[in-house]
Amino acid sequence: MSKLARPITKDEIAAYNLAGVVLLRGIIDLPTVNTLRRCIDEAVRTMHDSPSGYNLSQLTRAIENYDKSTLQAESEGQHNVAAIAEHILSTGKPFLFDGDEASKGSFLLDTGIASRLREFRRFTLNGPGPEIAASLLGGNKVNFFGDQIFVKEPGTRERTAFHQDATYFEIDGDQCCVLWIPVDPVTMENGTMLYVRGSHRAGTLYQPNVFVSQTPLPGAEGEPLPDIEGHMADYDIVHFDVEPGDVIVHHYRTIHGAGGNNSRYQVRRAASLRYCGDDIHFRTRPWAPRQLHHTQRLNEGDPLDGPDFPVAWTRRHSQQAA
Ligand SMILES: O=C(O)CCC(=O)C(=O)O
Repeated sequence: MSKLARPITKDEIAAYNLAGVVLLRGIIDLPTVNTLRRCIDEAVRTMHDSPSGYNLSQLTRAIENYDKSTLQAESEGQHNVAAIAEHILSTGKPFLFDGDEASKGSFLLDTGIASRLREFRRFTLNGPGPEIAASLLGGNKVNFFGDQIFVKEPGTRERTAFHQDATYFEIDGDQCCVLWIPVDPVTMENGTMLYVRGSHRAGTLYQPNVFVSQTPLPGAEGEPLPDIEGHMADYDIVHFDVEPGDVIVHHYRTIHGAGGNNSRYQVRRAASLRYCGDDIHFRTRPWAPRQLHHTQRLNEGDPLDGPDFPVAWTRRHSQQAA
């Protein structure tokens, strides 16, 4: 039985392939969105237990103030924050802010929540995500690849720098999509996502950056990403006002970013779930953020499989269930 509130249309599949991004309006029913909202809130509540959880606003302030003790204390987990801070300062590239010094909101980010919260894991594997991915990717199976949450509280000045997910991920191939699932109404004011239409098609791989500045991650390979923030009018940028129940899906090579949250009251919470199809295989990228929750390491060229990348959908099972 389908887990979607409505079927995905042929036009939506064509839009995903052509533009590298598609908005699926009203694709998830509201009880399911409520489940995800509870999961995100639980993830935030327990973020202090997560070695991959960061308050990026606190970190940008610590870098601005050269607060070495905070930077050192935050360097125990997924990222060597102190080294990244030195790297950002050495490039001289500014942080990307909407809003001023007085902004008190925080940009919270965590990775691998499915590995630490059972309800969240259930959502990623048994919720609507695998079926959405299967419809857009085609193919015979879908593996769950990973998750993050992104929360921008009201009055969060940090933008999300334009970036391309592909080079943060240790995979190669074409069939990887990212589901950005908001659990709040999101508009330009509180930081809706911005996508460079068609940017997945050339196949260019760009250097990943530190997320709140255009500074590339230390040691990152790839083409330098142009200064999109500084020349927005030169790019074919699309954005959508979204409501709970909507899902935006982008190809993992599609360049995207977001503004800060300039709203006084409206938080902006979203989960980002990643799924892969048949043609994806493992590819080492030494600069990629460490996935501390992974239990084993694949070899170069291996198909995506094993306990860290569970199969979440197969055509055979979906046909048997129909
Ligand atoms: O929510 C954000 O600000 C960033 C989301 C993102 O980059 C992603 O889902 O890949």
